[in-house]
Amino acid sequence: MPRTSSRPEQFLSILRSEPGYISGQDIAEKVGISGSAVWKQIRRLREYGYAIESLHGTGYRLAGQTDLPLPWELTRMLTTSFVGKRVIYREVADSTQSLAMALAEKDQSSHGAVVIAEQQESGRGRLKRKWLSPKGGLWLSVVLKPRIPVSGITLLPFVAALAVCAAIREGTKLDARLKWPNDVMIAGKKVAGILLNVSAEAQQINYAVIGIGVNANVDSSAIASRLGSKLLQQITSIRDELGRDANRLQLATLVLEKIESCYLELEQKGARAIIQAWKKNSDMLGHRVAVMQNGRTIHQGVAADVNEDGSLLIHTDSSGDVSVVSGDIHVRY
Ligand code: BT5
Repeated sequence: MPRTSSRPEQFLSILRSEPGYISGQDIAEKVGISGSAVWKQIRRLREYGYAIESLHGTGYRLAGQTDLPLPWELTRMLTTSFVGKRVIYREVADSTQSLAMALAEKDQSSHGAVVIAEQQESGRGRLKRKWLSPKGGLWLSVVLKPRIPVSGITLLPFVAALAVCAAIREGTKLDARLKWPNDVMIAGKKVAGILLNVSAEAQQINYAVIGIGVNANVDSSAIASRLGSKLLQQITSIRDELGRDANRLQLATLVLEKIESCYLELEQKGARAIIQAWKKNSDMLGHRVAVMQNGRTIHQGVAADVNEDGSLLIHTDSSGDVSVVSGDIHVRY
């Protein structure tokens, strides 16, 4: 008896192997499903954004790709050795970060696993802040079981921010830049943020989960107005900058490939290489900054350098040189 459903990847590979039209009956036989299951699968794939043409009496033809970061598409596109070998995809999640942390806790072999959601209902920022995550963004978390010393943990967000910045630059040609500690900016406005959660003991990192939120095809003014109008000038999205939608599948592929290459660079070459690359992609050094903690300005001065542990060296106006380990920065360009 034919099955009533099939995996999309098998179905798609049959459509892809046929340059012209292929009849519903041929598909049904190849996949081992019923005729009505073929029709259901075609409908489902169209909902996922694939353009599938149908010609009465002839069959179906794959005429266009989806641009959703679907797990089977990511697996097909990625040239990585461990990042994204396993992808968990949700239409809606509370937070990809909590799903990825639960996976890292229970599964020893989750190094490189990726959790991705179209929409998050309780997206998280740093310091228990909220991260608004409507449909159209790129919201994902990567599990790592790093083989680096515990002291290197502070560099993981730099690895991620660098990867996202490079992916946006390559994928969209927009002039993405890094802002300490790990924001990705376009034209001085935040387009992406990074969150790190770590489980570690004195000598060993059990796991790290890197959360990445990219305002890809979202309306940044709608996000800003939900957060408070003073953020209107501080937030942007790739769509708002490009004036059209970005291909999120291509962007997600680039982000994951660059996470892997930057992470391997950290493992093999150490902190200096990552910080050097980070500094090359940042335009904030040499500018006046205010350092904020808990909503208060704690230092003002010139951002002079980023140290190898990721802290920011500031020539302050009143307390000499200070290295800041955490906080938020306002930059005056
Ligand atoms: C961050 O925090 O920038 C880290 C964001 C990480 C989000 C990803 S999405 C996938 C994964 N799963 C999660 O649950 N989280 C991660 P922070 O620097 O603390 O910035 C948070 C602040 O940015 C908030 O207090 C808001 O003011 C603002 N904000 C909230 N949503 C935003 C958005 N979509 N775009 C820009 N700014 C936003």
